[in-house]
Amino acid sequence: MGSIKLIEADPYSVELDLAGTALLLIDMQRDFLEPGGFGEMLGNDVSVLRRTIEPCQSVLKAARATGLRVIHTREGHRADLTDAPLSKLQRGNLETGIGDDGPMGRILIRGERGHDIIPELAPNQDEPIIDKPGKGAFYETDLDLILKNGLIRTLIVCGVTTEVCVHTTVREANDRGYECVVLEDCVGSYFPEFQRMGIEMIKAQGGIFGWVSDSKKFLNTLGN
Ligand code: TIU
Repeated sequence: MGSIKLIEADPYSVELDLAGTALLLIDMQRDFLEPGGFGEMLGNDVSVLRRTIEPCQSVLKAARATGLRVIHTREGHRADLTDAPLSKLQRGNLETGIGDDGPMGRILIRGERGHDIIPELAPNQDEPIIDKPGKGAFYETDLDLILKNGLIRTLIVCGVTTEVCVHTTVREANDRGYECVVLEDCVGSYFPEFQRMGIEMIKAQGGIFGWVSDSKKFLNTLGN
């Protein structure tokens, strides 16, 4: 730690000061990646996101071995739904929506089985979990405080879904002065065209929101 490493990325390679870099794993929850959760209730085939699990596992393992700060997020709500805006609760006219009973417990509710992070990427005890009510990881959370206190300036971003919670978070991070490197094979969308365009949008215009790299390049950078 304390060393500066170069990661190959688009639109150009970027220096990572490892002491000021964190791995951010966004919403790798059963509710999005397993059947019977929020993702499926929205009408999606959740199996398409599962290709992200293996590269995320490799990246998480390497980050832990290097001593990088690791932060997990989960999208979800209080059991009484007082932190969920009516607009979100009503969106989609879903038969089984947020707060309703599903096969993995109440949909997108904290403490339910579906809300938890998939076992393949289970957080360690010393890794903060940010419970967020919105799509962005900064909105009404203490993520910014945790990053500032940890002197973190650069985020290696993984998670789901690319065009929703990943994009919202990367855009929020960018406006707050954090540098984001999104690992393409570690982020996923239910829609192939949104995955492609979501990635394009981040790295266009000289890297308007950040950089795009992948798990192999990240592992090379850490010397794994
Ligand atoms: N629906 C969808 O693509 N995503 C979400 O609702 N939340 C996250 O991206 N985590």
